[in-house]
Amino acid sequence: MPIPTISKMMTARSSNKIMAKAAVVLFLFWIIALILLTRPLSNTTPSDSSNDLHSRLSQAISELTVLKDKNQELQWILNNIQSGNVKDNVKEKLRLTLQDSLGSANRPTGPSKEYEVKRRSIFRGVQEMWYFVRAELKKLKSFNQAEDTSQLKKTISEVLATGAEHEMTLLNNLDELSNMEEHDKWRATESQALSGLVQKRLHHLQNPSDCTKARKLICNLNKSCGYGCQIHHAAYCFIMAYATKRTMILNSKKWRYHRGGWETIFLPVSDTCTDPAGAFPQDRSNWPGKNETQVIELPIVDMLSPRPPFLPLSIPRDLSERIIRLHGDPSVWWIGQFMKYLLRYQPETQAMLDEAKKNMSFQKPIVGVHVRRTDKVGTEAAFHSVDEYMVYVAEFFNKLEMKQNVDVRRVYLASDDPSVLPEAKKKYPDYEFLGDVSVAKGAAVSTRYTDASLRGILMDIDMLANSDYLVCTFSSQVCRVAYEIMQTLHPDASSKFKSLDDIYYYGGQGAHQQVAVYPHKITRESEIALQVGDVLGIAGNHWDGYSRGVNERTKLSGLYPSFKAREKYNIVDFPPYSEVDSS
Ligand SMILES: Nc1nc2c(ncn2[C@@H]2O[C@H](COP(=O)(O)OP(=O)(O)O)[C@@H](O)[C@H]2O)c(=O)[nH]1
Ligand SMILES: [Mg+2]
Repeated sequence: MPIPTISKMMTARSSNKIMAKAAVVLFLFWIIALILLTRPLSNTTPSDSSNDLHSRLSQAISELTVLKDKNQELQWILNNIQSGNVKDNVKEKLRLTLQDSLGSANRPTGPSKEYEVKRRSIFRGVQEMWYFVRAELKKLKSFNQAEDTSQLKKTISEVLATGAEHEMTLLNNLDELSNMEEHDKWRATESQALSGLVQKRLHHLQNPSDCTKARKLICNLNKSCGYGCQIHHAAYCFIMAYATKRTMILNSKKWRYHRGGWETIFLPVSDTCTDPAGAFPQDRSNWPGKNETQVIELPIVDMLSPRPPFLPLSIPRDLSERIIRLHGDPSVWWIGQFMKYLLRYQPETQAMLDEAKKNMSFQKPIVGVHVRRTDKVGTEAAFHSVDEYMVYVAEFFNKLEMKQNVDVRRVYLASDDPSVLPEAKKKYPDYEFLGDVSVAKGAAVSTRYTDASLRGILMDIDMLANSDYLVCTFSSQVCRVAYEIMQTLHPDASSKFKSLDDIYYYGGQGAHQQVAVYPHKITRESEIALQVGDVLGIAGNHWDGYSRGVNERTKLSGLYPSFKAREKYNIVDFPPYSEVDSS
């Protein structure tokens, strides 16, 4: 409520009015004081601890002291008004006092004691971690050459182990902090509402009232690549359809992963409109066509020209504030929504997956590990040993065990290399590995494009997405699809992964940029300098505190400390869907 200015109040006649107001405020203070004083006593039961009673009484007394001061101020103002002596300083005092009294009614309640205590403990934790690292590094610096290198190694191992404990505790504390004060409930509700809104728009888009007149975008599911790549192709088509307000017609006849087509595995993308034909055969064009062209055929993203602004990693302006508030990686959340609609299983597919989960006793807590080998290694990605993945699996469980008992360290292991599962089981007897060697065998390049192999990859991706944490290589589309689906199962699962190589990307995406939030002076040869506000084209994160990229201002390319930059979101105007939102 706006506070009326004092000049208006005074010129609007009435010292009488003011007196009445002041009297009301005084009366209210008196009532509040009475309530505060009597409440602790009247509510006290014999079982109340005397400590509690004492603290409530002290609180009441301190509040009463404040009221008493206010009372005196008001008395002083009243006396001045009654003596007809309303000077500027009295007016100002009255204004401040009334403002204060009115404002206190709307004052925010503030964080809870638990929240404040937790926040301070995280602050202290960060300090302690640095004190520890600094002190240990200084000790190491003063080691002289003559000293035993085995002692040096021992000290370093201790620093690594204790440092990890610091980190795990801090992260656990942050998790707890983020769930306090019902913030987790808010996230769940908001995530449901936001996703519901997008799914409703997609349903509307895909089910036009008259299919013969609907504007259509034809997507051919014939990209000659693996399953993850084809799912990404379909999702790219769907995003293009949404952005052009065209119904997507998914042509999946003779799909390389199932001759029967998309609908043998997933629900059709439309209940009412699957006919690629338009009203007139000539009213058809390749991308981009015209806005009024009824049927447009879309090429694969690699051949797309011109390239519109709404390709991933862009997000829609009308929802951007909400998505950025909810999710740690807004573009993945957005892509996940298209996955959510596309990948609705047929009942038989769902039954097959449920059965597989049951037979395997798939249960949480569980880490999903994807080890991509065969044709990928040496061509599109480097080889990574099982040990490299297991470091992060162990980290996940170590962290979890700091806050709860973990009976079994369970891992779902997916791979296209059948030797990986037996190797992991042998090397890590303390872990329980779930997985199916015959699925990995079926994923061999020679048998990959078969119905049986499709069941295997469906199962692997589903289990990976349903795990609590993902360890994989983001260079693989299989893992990226699992990560995207994972986002649809939690309000924000953006940090539930560890990629051994790339950062997240979408094939054919527009520029992925960051923006410098702290300046950086070069300290090592491989680095680039930053000024606040510099736009950086990020090429990758080395997961060692440094990212690689190009500074668009200086055109120089190199490493910069990852913490000195943040994501630059590509927020784009997508068409509005207000008619759907309000229906
Ligand atoms: N079942 C199964 N198949 C896999 C696995 N990893 C790779 N494949 C097979 O290899 C294909 C690779 O697909 P693609 O989308 O090109 O992903 P990428 O090559 O890993 O980026 C998949 O579609 C599967 O057919 C796996 O862990 N499990
Ligand atoms: Mg591939």
